[in-house]
Amino acid sequence: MHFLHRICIVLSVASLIGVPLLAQAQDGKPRLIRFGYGLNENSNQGRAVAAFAEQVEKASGGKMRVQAIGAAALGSDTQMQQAVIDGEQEMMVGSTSTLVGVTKEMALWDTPFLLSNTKEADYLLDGPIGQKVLDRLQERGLVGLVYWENGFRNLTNSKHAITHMEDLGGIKLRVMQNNVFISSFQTLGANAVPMPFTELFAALESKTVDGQENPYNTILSSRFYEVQKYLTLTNHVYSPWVVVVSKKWWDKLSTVEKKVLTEAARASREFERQDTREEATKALAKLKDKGMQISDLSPGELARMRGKLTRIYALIGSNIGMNLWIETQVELMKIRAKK
Ligand code: KDG
Repeated sequence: MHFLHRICIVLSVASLIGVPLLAQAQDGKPRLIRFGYGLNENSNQGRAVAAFAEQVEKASGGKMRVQAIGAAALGSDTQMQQAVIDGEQEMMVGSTSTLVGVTKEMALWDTPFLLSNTKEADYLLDGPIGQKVLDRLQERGLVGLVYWENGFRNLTNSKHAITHMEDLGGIKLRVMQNNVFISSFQTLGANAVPMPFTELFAALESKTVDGQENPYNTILSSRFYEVQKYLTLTNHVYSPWVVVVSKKWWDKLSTVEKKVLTEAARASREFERQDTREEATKALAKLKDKGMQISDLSPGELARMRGKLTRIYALIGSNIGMNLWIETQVELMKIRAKK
């Protein structure tokens, strides 16, 4: 039975026995939920927030209303994260990478070449390892509902084609404000420049930085092809997003309100992953049509990069705790053993 059907049954039974399961905000108006995000409205992130908003409105019978606020109108990921922790904003979706300052275990998802495909990603993120990392958010004032897919990250730049690791030498490469990303790209020879996503397009346009790395969908929806000539297919990190709620606000909700949000988050995760994967294929073709010069890295070059980055794994293991690191490797061996 579809979860929306289940929710409707619960609510109709409750209303019959007069249980106020969906507390409304004062004066009978719907409970308003400000849900901030960083990418454009017409992006895989924006479409997923809209889907979530629709699910919440439907499941709550209009008693809960999500105000989707995109294009970083409420601030960068790190600014929104602090506002959500402080209870000034109810929800957001953003990068796990910039959450490392809140919960160090989030650095697990920054590990270069940790995941080889989306099957592994879904298995790990939606299983006990992913939940263990989400649970650590609670002690810092955030409730992590689900992971969405940002996607496999690829390199772009405005200087020259990158087909060998040495081609990264001297490239001023914007990276997320995160030590693993900074260390990884410095190890590969680039000049890593940490910067909020909100400043990235202007920095690329003014040549303050030469390049950046993001999934195809973001490169397209943020129009980076207008200021980046070269795209190198590295798939060097699988990036999740995480949908978080302010714990200060969450703790005031009724059980049914929490169920509405949790079920809607899970439903939107399925929508988001399907949309992101379908659109990623189209985005790569569109980037080529927009004139980007696309380079594949040979398996040998990728192996050289992976080999160079093994030293980062020790940094990550010490940051997140060796138990979590080892548990993750065991889980990956399990899924890779399944045919
Ligand atoms: O607000 C944008 C973020 O949600 C995410 O897309 C960040 O991948 C990201 C980057 O490169 O900053």
